[in-house]
Amino acid sequence: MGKSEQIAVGVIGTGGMGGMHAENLHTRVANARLAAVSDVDAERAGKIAEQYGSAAVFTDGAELIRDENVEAVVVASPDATHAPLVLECLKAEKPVLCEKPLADSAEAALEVVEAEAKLGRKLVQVGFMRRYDPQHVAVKEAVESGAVGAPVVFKGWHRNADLDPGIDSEWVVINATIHDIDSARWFIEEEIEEVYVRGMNTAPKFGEDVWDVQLIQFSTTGGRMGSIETNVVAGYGYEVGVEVVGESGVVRSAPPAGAVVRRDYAASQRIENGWLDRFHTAYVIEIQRWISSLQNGGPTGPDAWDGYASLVVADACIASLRSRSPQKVARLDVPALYGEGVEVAR
Ligand code: ISE
Repeated sequence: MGKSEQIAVGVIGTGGMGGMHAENLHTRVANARLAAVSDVDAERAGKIAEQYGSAAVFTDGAELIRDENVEAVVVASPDATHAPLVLECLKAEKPVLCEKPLADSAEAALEVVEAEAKLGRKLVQVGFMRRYDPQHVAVKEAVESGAVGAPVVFKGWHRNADLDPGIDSEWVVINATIHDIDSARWFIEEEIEEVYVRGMNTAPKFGEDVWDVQLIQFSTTGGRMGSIETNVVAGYGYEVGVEVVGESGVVRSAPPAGAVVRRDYAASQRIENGWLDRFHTAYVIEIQRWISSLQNGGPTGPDAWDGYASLVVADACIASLRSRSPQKVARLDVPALYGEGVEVAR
């Protein structure tokens, strides 16, 4: 793809995430245009197409991928459709930015990794947008500067204000905690080796055996430790943060920039209501960098291996929450295409 041309992007799925990506492509991203959208709900797709340019409308994602006018694809449809659509992109040899999780199981993600490794070049990027979030990047840079020595403990917290009923404990791991698993791998730069998940039900609306609050303790291949708290009904707002305890200090993410209001003998700061709000900047940077990378040889962000490795850890978490015991994470052989697996610099 030449450097000055506008890359024609097709977006599959026009719900909250797909709509946001379509809007960013149309209004905020240089050197790209929204060429096509697809959704099983043709009316919804039509509205997004009309709102953000004059994109072609499809109801079948695979057809959009095969369309000769589409050069690159964003997959933002339901989780179970991710892997099959990414495999179609590999077949058509088109770059794809796939929302997390890469698949709805590690087994399905492995098929993607194997297909890409067979092709011999990277075409897949996974939407772990926190790696582009200024607050997360600042922590990463501080850790990498060596300011606090080597990382010893990782702590992550991930709280949704509320979610609708219809989820189960496994979904919390695969759809929500998957982000924190990726963060842990990215910050510690080691693979997670063992996990132990504890949980509680605090909201009967999900069903009494559903753990809406989960606490994961883990250790890594180099003997480092960590914890991840995921709470899908925190009530007070949407909050994600990380802390890396190093050998000689601690780095903690700052709250996103916002004014501190002092009144009535109290100081307060707004808290975001959801991920589209909290990670607005990260999503714009993510897709802009993705487009630029396509003009310069290929994607450089979190890859199919990161998508797969995070799901292997998620599998161990699910085994742990079911067995209520610590579980080892399967050891993996990294195909040569993915270097050492856990990427050091992006
Ligand atoms: C949602 O699907 C996301 O991807 C958000 O980033 C995450 O914070 C939320 O918990 C998930 O449900």
